[in-house]
Amino acid sequence: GGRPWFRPFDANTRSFVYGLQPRAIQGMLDFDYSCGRQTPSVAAMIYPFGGHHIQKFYWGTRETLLPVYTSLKEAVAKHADADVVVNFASSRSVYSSTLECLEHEQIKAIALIAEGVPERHAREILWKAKEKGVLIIGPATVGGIKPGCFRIGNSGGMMDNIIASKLYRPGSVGYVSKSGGMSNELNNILSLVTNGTYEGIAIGGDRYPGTTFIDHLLRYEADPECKMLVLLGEVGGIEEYRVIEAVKNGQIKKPIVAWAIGTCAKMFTTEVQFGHAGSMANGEAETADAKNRAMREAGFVVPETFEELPRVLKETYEGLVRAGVVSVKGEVEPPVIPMDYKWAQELGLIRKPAAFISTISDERGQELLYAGMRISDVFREDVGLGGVVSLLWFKRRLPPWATKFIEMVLMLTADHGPAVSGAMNTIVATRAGKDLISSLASGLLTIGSRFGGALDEAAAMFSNARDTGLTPREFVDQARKQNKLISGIGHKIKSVNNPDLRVELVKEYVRKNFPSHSLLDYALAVEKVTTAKKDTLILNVDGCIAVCFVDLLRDSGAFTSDEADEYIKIGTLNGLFVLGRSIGFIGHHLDQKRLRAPLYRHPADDIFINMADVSQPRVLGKMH
Ligand code: Q5B
Repeated sequence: GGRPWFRPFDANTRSFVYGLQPRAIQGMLDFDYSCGRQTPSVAAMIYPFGGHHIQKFYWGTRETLLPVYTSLKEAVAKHADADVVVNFASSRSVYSSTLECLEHEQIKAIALIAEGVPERHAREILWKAKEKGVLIIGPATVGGIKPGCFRIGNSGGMMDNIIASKLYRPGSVGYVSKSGGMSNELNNILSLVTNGTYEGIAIGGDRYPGTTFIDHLLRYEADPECKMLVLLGEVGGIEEYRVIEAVKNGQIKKPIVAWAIGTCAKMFTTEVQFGHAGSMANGEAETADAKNRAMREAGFVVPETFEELPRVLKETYEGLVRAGVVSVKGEVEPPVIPMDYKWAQELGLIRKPAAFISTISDERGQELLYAGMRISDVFREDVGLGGVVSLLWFKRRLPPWATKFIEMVLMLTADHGPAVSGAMNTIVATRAGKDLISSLASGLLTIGSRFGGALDEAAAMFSNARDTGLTPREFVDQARKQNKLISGIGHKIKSVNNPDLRVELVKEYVRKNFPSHSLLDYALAVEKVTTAKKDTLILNVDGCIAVCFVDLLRDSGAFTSDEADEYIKIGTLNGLFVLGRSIGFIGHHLDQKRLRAPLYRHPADDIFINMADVSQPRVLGKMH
């Protein structure tokens, strides 16, 4: 409210943007900031899907939040100061959303950006808006711009263009055109040969625009701040003649510079349809030449060619300055709008050290790469799961005997019944109602030095012992002296008399396929010593896999000895058990789910509860 009829947008205008258009909104807010506005011109967004939420934007160098409502009704109720809607709805939904806008008296102007709006819908909107006294700009337009005040969506182009054309502060020239592209050109010309644009509207190229040339020119005529009018018409339609009429009957008195685009149409032997739906001459009067002639005769300032337009604009403007109609004001520098990071990077203006380095995979190109190998080649060459592990863990392709071994390990370690620590934890978590990931994680967290996670330590202990020249007996004695358990030795249930068949399978494969298995042989000699003491002190599945993997790393020829040592040091080998056993844990989770297993509570008689040492709670410190 409170704005005169001829001035729908001013420095306090607030709007709703219909549709999720973060780039356009950021452009509007950057424009606002450059104009020195105190409040953003966008009050909220309206987007019917995805629920009520908030989005973040820049306000100058800082950040600000804008609400997203699911209905205009809600937005209107929350923001009584917003009276413009910039409607980015598609041609399919622009009709219904605009009719909805027209139901709210608070809304005084609507810009329709959509292209391809059916003419029947456009005419209905036009008619209903007229009835309600609502200004419609578009459809099929970028909208318009009121320098220093308000920018509709993307009009005016990028921020460097806005600044170059001085759109951050008002000039004295009001123009109306059809196309947004030509508006940008006019903004540029006006900033060079006059004190700039006062307001510019692109009415859109369709046959039935919501408002036409005359509607806006009459507003500019009535607005005392606008001193000079510009009409950029084009071939097709008769809207220019309504302006001619207004000039002739004295409704428009301010100087008006005009040009109708499309004079080249006569150079074609057939009818020419230019880019806009309405830009085709139906009869002589609709040609650009006829319009230019008629406008010139009615007293418009019409150049001989488009190239002459800047000169006549300059002359007309300077005449107004000389006559004292326009008083030239001093320029104010607009605040610097920080350039968007991405744009600055694209222009090569900035660089920034990356926070992360990654060297194993790349999904940015057309095809996903695993260590440089295209995913399609991974399948074409049938590298298998072992091949994928070797690409992503070791960044290289290993020979088939090695990738087969990796697969064998994953298969062997996939499960060892429900009673082991990890499976138990998974099952208990599942029965407590946890989801797959939580239950799996609960199981994985038990993998450690005693259960399943002894591989790295076993690899280190056995290779150190062998490398330092200890005999198997010396190694066992040394461990005992140091009070250390040998990782990879011992099992809760497996023993010499109840051998672990998994270990037998690994030994058999390695002996048959590996180029060498010296550390396995050493570990088996150690096992001879330990099992002599106690028959459960066998080389267990963790230990056997670990020593064989050391043989693979050291003797496959695919790794340097430093690389082999590093892989052991950084915990690679436990990864094999973790990956393999995840298969089993997921299986246990699904099994319990299928069984609808209820919450588990451990029987109290299976827990020896003894609080003898706390039966007399001690009070620490003084009582008084
Ligand atoms: N003693 C595995 O313990 C176990 C000794 C040892 C020297 C040793 C134990 C151990 C090293 C860690 C290791 C991986 C906790 C195991 C796995 C995957 C699994 C699991 C599954 C699956 C077993 C009895 C006597 C004591 C000890 C001595 C024991 N270990 N001496 N070096 N390594 N090993 N973990 O049976 O004189 O009587 O006091 O920590 O490699 O996790 O299926 O269950 O696939 O899921 O409870 O296979 O060996 O034996 O601790 O009572 O010891 O032997 O000092 O001597 P137990 P303890 P003493 S594979």
